[in-house]
Amino acid sequence: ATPIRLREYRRPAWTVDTVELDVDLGIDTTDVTSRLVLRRDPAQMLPLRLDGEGLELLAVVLDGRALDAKSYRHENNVLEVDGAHDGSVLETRVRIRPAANTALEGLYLSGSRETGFLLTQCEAEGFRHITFFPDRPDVLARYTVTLRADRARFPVLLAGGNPDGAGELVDGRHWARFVDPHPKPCYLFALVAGRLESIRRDYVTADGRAVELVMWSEAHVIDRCHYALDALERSMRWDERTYGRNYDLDVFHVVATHDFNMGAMENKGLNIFNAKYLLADPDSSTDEEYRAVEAVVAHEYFHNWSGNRVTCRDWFQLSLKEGLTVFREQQFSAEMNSLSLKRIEDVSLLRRTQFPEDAGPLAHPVRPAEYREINNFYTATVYEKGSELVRMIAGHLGEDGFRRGMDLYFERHDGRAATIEDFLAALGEANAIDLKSYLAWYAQSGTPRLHAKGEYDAAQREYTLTLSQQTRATPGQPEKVPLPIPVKLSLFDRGGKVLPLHVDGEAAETEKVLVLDKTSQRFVFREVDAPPVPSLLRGFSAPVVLEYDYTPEELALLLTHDADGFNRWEAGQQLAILAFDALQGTGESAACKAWCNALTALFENDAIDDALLADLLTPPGEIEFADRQGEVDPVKIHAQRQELQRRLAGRLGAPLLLDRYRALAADTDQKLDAASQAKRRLKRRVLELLALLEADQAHALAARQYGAASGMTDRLAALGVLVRGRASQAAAALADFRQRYADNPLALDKWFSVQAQVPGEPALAAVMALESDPAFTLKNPNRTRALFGAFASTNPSGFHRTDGAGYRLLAERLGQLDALNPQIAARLATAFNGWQRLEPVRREAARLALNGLSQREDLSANLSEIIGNVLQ
Ligand code: BAL
Ligand code: ZN
Repeated sequence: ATPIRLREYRRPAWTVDTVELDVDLGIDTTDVTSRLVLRRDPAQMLPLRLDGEGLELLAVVLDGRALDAKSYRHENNVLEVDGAHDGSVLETRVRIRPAANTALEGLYLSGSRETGFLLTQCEAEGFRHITFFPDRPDVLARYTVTLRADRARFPVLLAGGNPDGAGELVDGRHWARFVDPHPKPCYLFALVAGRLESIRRDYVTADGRAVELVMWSEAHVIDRCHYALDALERSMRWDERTYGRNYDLDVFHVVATHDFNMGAMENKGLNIFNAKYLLADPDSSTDEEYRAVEAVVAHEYFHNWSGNRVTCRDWFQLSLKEGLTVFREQQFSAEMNSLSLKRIEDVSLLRRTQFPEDAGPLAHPVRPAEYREINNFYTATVYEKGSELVRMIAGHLGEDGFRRGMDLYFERHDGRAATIEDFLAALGEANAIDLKSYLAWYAQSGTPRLHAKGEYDAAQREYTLTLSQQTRATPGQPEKVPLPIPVKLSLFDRGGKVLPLHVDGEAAETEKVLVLDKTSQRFVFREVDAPPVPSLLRGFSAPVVLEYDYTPEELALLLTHDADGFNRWEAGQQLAILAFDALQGTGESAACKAWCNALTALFENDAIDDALLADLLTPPGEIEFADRQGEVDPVKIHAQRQELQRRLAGRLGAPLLLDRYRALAADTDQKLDAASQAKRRLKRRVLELLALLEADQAHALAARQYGAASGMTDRLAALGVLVRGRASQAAAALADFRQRYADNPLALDKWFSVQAQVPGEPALAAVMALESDPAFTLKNPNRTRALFGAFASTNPSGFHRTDGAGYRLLAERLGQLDALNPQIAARLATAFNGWQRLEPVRREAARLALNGLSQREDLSANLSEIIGNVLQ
């Protein structure tokens, strides 16, 4: 396929004022009648062309006249109709086949033919699988949707918008109508039909609208929707309070499904969620999953303004809604939970997923310049890096300034499709600041390296910080420009006291933001009595890799004294990296000693929060270590990281770890408050460290914890320690888990994942055995991700075998999966990203597997784009 390019954007030649859809629902066949009132752009006299894929065309009627086949052409997924003019009404009738739809885009069946329900997924280009339409986000229309179906089989009928009547039909059938007063792009269309249960809550918005909030799921799990309903209410209040945004329909429906390609979808008035991000109860969900439910519920709700009321002009602007909405969710979650912990979690995610993307063959700008298959661009770069860009801009404008800018953005573009330029213009104009320089961040791929160097002049009592930046070439972008990089910093004296910052004529503060917007710049601080220790990039003020030649003592000082919780953790991470690198040498390095000593002191200090301590005790992950190396040997990295942790555990010592574990284990309640969650997090970390030191003892404790656990957090933590440690007790615990959760797909997914994550050699055999479990199916995205995603993307030492068997297995399954669900196959294939940086034996094995896959003739556009890019 030829690429679609941003610079070739043209306004739509035809738009649609109103859409009337009449959907006659059935599992095998569904008939869709659409009535479009058309608008023609007088500046472009182009024929009427509508997108449509996999549609059986039954009739075309233009302005009341049935057209014969000479008046329209239906080829290559386009319907071209002759004779339409401005104001014409086009009716089409098509037949589609939900039960045969395994790609899960458009209308499909979730669950079995007997008990499952029908639902839709239209973002990005699913609507063209339902009816003929100009399927692009800059065509906004008002929708009236009438659903008809057998009442016994489909008692619940839902579509986006406000309910507008329902009634009986002959032969046990019924109908329901929904009218959405807000113009929307077709990717926000949704319908759901089937046997579903609900819980409801009345809500009144800050501006006085009565709204009914409704959560829907299959009946036997409806009790697991209460947490999400609470989270929804918190999100709505937060958006009113923080951004002055009110909800704008009379109903807000949310539906859970186990068959979903994405995490969730923000369809107007009818959000559809992957059950993984909606259902929660202590017996089947971990604390982390509770936080994920809250975050995703908030994210989808926030889209109602950042995405739905103001949408994207084209898919290149995807980050306009996604980066912004991730940022809004991050602000919300930080406020609901903990600022530092949320920042640590988000930056860890960025480093684990986005940095490797930016460093490899799949690197692309936050606003890509071209794509072949838009579904491949729902990436960590568009989402997570996109959010970091909004964060930098918000930081630049300050809290009030950002709010002023957002108010203008929403007001100016309400009901319209906007661009990233529009966003920057609104934020800038509301504050009389030109933000155009940030556009380069949206256009340039690759993670900038920020190099910092400090020089102290004792005679002048001056400290000079030289900052410089460099971004390596990425595919298609050999040359890079300097970007505006906000560097938040403080200076500490050698006793760990924060210093006032004296910069030319400015009032002394203890924290400051320097903006580096050239290749290199110098910043001078005066009245500095001794060489300071800089705390740089506080709160991770820009998505860059910081290079500063810290000594272990300086990092230990920041780890102990920095008041910025994020930078304190970051100092520990950097110190762990120094200690990791020094493991190559003989004896214990100064870095390892400093890391272990500082953490032991913090461990013994009661004042530190349990959850932060758990994070401090965790070195960077294997993927982050690999990201820093030229020739990657994942097995060696795994062994070295284990050794690093063993040294830490050894310094802490078994008695201290045991005492702490016992103290934490004494508290067995499953409360969800921050302190209880923090205890469980630390308990898990302490047990993991103990397992590296005294395996038998730790496994006995883990087996006991598994048996006694009253919630999933403790149960899964114990199971993980047993399985990863290949403990003799693992088999019994796994058998118990399998049986206990036989009817709970989300819990069972964890059973698959934990085994696929066993490090090293045994992982492959485990994965192959799990494939023959009767509960395994490639047809379910969550199950596929639970097994193959966990293996290929989160278990480097298991997946990257020197014999290449991991690569061959994945390549083979990708071929099979691609025939069922191209979106999921393409996503899973990104596990091969970075193969060129593997050491030569693995690299060759990966190349062979990828080449074999690329030569298959039947690959989807989705998978072939990823494989082609990865191989380039
Ligand atoms: N819009 C796709 C799912 C999400 O990011 O909310
Ligand atoms: Zn989103």
